[in-house]
Amino acid sequence: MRKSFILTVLAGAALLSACNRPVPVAQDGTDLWLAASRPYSEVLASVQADIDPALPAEAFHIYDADGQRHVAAGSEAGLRYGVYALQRAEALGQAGPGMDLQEQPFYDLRLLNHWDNLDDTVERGYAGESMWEWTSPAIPEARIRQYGELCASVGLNGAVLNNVNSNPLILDAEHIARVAKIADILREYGIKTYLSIKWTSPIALNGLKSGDPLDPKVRKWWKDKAAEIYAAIPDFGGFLVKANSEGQAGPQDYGRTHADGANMLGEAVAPYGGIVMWRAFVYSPTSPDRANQAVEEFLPLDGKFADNVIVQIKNGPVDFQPREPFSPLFGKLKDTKMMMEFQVTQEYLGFSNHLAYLGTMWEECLKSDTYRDGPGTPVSKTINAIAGVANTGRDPNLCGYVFAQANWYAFGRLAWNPELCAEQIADEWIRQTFLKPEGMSDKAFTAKFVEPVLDIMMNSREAVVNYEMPVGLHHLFGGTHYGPAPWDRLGRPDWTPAYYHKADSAGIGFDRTREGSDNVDQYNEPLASTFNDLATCPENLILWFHHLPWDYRLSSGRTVWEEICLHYDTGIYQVETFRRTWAGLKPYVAPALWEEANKKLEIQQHDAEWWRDANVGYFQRINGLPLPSDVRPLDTPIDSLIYRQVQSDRLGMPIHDENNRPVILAPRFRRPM
Ligand code: GCV
Repeated sequence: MRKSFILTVLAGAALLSACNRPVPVAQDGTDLWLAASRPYSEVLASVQADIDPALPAEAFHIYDADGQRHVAAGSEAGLRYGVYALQRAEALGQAGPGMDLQEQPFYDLRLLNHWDNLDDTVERGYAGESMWEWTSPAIPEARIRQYGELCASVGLNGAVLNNVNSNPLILDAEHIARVAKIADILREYGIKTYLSIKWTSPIALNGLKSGDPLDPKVRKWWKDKAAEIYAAIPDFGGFLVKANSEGQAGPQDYGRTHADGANMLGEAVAPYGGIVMWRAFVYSPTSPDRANQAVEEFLPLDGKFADNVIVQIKNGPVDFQPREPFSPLFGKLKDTKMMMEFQVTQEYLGFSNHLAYLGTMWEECLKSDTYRDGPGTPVSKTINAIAGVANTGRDPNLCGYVFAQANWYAFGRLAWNPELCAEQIADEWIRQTFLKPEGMSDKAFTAKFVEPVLDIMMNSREAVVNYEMPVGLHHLFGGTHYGPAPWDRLGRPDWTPAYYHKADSAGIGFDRTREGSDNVDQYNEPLASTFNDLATCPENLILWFHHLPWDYRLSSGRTVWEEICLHYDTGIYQVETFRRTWAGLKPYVAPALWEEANKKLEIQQHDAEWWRDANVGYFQRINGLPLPSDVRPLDTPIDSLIYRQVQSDRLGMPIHDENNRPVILAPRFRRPM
């Protein structure tokens, strides 16, 4: 009797706990961060929506009055942003009675730049082929609508459809007609369409003899082309230009300046209200320091650009590295409109294989003080507009990895308000993307799922810095920009890691002090002296600005060599921790999403080990020093890694074997170290 009573109680308890066990909601990541929201049309139908001309055009005000929820806005665009803000607030549980939220965007121009080619490949794209499907007869309307909605939901209002390494054919009649169809769809979501142009288009398309921006025939060609585009797309946004950079032609080929070129295009689109975004990503192979060149070329042109020209500048002075200081141009140009260029696609942070939340990186940059107008002049306030190189493609989830979607979301949110903090944005994203399991309270979901995921995301970028290139090291990549190649020193010097790390038996690092390339003096004081002085230079940038002996002691008391080894080891440890955390989250996540991240985190760990083995092993060959006793031994001897690269597929994605380890190819020929 007693025994059967105990059994009954135990069975009851088991049943109860089974009932209380959270049941993950099936989802596959194709709804991105709109997964947890009511449809836009439903939210719109539930409010009293009014245009209030007293409000700025893109501003909105959500409030409750007369027993009704209102959304007032300065224009249709503002109304759309207001309804999306309400949709987000609902999903986040912040839309209770008495809600009162007024916002307007910080920048007027908030764009994505797509590096999509007309053959449907995507430069540095890791989510499949071009989402615009240039080579198909039909326009992929459903995908474009989904994209439009996602962009509008975070306040983005412009898209440059094609690669800055542009194909002149984008401006032929056939492509203009196709772009017009895409623009017609995007317009419904408040997104203006822009195009990247090739400087030599008049030559390629119509056989002009020159591309000289002061040549009347060239000027007329661009004016006529602008008229043709605006006839098809009346609200066309304008042009994005990569000129005199990485083999692309430009006005300098005709003895003219960037300002001459940009202003000529500016004049062509000005009658229609168009703009020109002129990139400052320029560097020649002969200069002693690539990091100096944008300031050298653009500072003398300050104040010479037309009103509708804006100079688009990458966040760092080299090229989207896992950590760079901000580009000194942001603190130097005073009479030129500037636009930030962030890279949402993870060209240097593990493609769509690594979990690397970039909100923290962008926050670091936007909040950096340039001292341009005295203390308290952060980058966010010296720029007038913002662009991000998109990470979208034809993959069903649009980004190639659920965690890569977070970077698109974060970019949009920071473009709307650069004063938001990365942690809040990540928290919002998690709650909107991952559906709360049935039978789980908000409180339990926050504690058991949201907080651990937030912890992974907030540490993820620093983990990449640690296992790829810590303490200010940079550009240690092989040609694919995925894996390590510190040994590479053949070819154009500023495309090789050896140019950047300058490691020899005595030390490592790029001397950008006053004794070296004097890059430090491109920053305003007190930053210039802070970076120049070893005692004050931030240690996470120390080898960016200083060449140091291997045995130089950092603030930890460890030598440079010991710190390098420790950081690589820590990076791996961090990814191991992410994996453990994610393993414990299985009960709360839809199997498809859990499996995806589980596999990718394993890849990330193996890649991190490869990075550590290649770099530490290579530097050890150079300095002959033993590993510090408190780091783990290397897994793979350097002899099996040196001169080798990962195998890539047709679209440039690295190949991993059945154990999720990178497939490293044997060298085709032997090269000198
Ligand atoms: C679009 C880096 C990338 C190139 C890119 C270039 C740019 O060099 O590796 O793929 O080209 O930047 O931003 O123009």
